[in-house]
Amino acid sequence: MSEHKSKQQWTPELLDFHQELKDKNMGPLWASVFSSSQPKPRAVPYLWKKGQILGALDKAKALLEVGTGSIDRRAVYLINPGMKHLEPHGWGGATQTLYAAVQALNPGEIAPSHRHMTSALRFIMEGHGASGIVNGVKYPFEPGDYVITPEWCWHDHVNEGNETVLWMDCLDIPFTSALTSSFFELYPQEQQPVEFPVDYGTKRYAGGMVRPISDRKPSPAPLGRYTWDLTKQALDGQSEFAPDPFDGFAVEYINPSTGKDANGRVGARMQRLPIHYKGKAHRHVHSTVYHVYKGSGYTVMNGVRFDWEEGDFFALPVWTWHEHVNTSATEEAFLFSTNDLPILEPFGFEREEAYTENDGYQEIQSVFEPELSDVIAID
Ligand code: GTQ
Repeated sequence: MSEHKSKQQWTPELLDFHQELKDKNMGPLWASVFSSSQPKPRAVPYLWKKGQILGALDKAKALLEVGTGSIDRRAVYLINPGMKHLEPHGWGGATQTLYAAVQALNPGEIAPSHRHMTSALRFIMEGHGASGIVNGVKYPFEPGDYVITPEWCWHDHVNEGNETVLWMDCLDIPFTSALTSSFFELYPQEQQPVEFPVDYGTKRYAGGMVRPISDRKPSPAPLGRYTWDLTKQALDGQSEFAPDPFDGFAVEYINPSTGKDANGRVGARMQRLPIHYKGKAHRHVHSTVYHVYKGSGYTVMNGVRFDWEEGDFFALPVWTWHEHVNTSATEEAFLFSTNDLPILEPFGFEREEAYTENDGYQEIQSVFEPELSDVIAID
């Protein structure tokens, strides 16, 4: 794609001048690429297999305990190969704005309480018996649940069960890191007190589309946990209608007191791809991190086929053609995903375009080979 460039020739004299400006902490706008005609993502389409991540977490489990005096969180985060240059301190996310990780909490462990200006959400992958306490409310973690920790809320996690509990964390860390505007604080005790009835928000919103009258006044997170059964019910409710051509049956998690995204900086969705679903391609400015909650299929991103199955993660960068396909003849697929729409839309950045060639389907040019040699084994 073309870039807007000046037609001026750079003589040795001008090049000297540009260097002179740089030496004096100034720059020649006329010699810069003023703007590219369309977004140029630094992140690349990429996929992490469940086994790669769990292998790394197993090693972390063998080496590290969670709790005061050791580590605060046992989480392995996903680095997009295109963002690697920002590591270790610049936060190379799964996309240019989104940090995504898988966290493991063993029976009896407490992940100590802290708060930060980055905004977090969790999607519970597997295991029972853990819960999270967010600003005095304890939310049980059950598979398929979506739980939020908005910025500057105290939060700690505990596993009172007898199996390891795994969940996906997603935060706006690369974004807040680029803004260099972050604060972090440890709670004085390991755990904060539980000050409300367990599962408070979930109980207050048990009715689904009605809200307690006091919530006419908006608050950041009136509903802390969105249970899988209610999400599934909403998706099932769409069954008798035609699926969306790009996303199947899809819902997004919202704050019931505002109607906006449940987490003000990181959007989240759950989509159901029915059996035989073959989505059409489109692209948009927002980037997405997908987690395959259930099922198997593939997503074509910019002509490359990424095969996925339960537990895998994949990253969709800015302005990347993509289409989703469920390849199972017997099972529906459920994709949980997070996105950066909440930080793009308010500033007018979002755009969307449908792929019009070839009846809306990309030509598959190659198949992505996951780096299975990367699976970390415990020595
Ligand atoms: O569980 O509080 O993956 O603060 C990254 C930062 C998890 C957490 C992460 C966090 C947490």
